[in-house]
Amino acid sequence: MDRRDFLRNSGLTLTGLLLSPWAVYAFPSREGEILIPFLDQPPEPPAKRGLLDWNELDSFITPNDKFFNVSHYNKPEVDVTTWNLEISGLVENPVKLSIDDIKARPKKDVTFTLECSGNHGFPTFTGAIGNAKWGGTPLAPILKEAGIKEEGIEVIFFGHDSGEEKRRGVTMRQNFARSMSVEDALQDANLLCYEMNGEPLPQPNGAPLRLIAPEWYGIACVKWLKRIEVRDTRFMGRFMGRDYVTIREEKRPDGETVWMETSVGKTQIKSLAAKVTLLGRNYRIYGAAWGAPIRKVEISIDGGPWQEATIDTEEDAEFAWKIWHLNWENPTSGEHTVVSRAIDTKGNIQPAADSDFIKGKHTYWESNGQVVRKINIE
Ligand SMILES: Nc1nc2c(c(=O)[nH]1)N[C@H]1C(S)=C(S)[C@@H](COP(=O)(O)O)O[C@H]1N2
Ligand SMILES: [Mo]
Repeated sequence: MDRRDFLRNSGLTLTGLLLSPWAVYAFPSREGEILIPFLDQPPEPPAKRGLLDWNELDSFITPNDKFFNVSHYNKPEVDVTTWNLEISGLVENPVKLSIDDIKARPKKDVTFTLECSGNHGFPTFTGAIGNAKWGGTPLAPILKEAGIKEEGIEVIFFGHDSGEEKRRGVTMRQNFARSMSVEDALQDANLLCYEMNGEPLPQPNGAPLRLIAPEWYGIACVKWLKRIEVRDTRFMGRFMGRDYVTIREEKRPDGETVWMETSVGKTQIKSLAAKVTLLGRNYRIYGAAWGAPIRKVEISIDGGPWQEATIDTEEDAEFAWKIWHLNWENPTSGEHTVVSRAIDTKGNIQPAADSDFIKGKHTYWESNGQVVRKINIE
């Protein structure tokens, strides 16, 4: 038995072991099982578009070379020897930090599932999600040392990438930028990140430094950081106030309909049935759940009663997806539907696709509804 066989037989993943000698990430694969793909596959192979192929989900950690990328402008090559991070605006002590300054600060890792808020489901744009162990230094102490002035209410994160924008007859070149309130920016979990799965942060993922904001959709995790600026007004740039804006039709208890436009923000509870496999005569459904602290995951087959799935990741990774599975006993031959729903520690349930919450949402961002998948069993 070589090392690979041993790992397979023991149910451990090679990636997990190689990436983190101190922790073993189990994935509940069964040696020799074969994939029965869902019928609702994306029209183009996801890997071709750099997206996660749910059919291939077999590790808790998404390897760097399989991690999706979203970049709205260019993908700048930043010269790290001259690069620095500017902290400016309404702060007592503006600073410029080199990469060495940042690496000299206390190091922290966070395993966080980063999902693009545009990841809206089968069969269209799916797989804009990955789970990595991000390494860096906490943001809050740096902001506190800079000393946010009392009138500062907004923290803007600027990237090195830029593009031409046209608004109200004005043509301008803008850098990618996203903001947070001072309170949100000071959350303990936020990292200035220079490492991904134990390797230097890859260039497409924002080298030399990006923001990792666990609890937020991918859009908040600004790559190729250039400047962090504190201001006394709300920021309304393209990616805060135009793109990545959710339009929702909300019904008030008194019957009035209110159309809300909100900037994409924190992650929302979500799960997906990723794949079905067969070993001998035993079918198993695998999937993931994320976006909130997950308490349990339930599966309904052909619209039947909700059955609780087994959650397989054991380590205490607050911001990481949970991998789950359910053995599917004796499915009849023919077409079936499989749908999962996640329930968080406060009892909130992932909304159904036909709920008012999802039906009232007229834009594709923040699509956290239940995804009904179709499968044919021979
Ligand atoms: N500077 C910069 N940061 C960015 C973006 C960008 O275009 N420019 N895209 C955002 C979006 S929409 C997402 S989903 C994530 C994707 O991160 P990844 O490319 O590492 O997967 O980065 C975010 N940070
Ligand atoms: Mo995104």
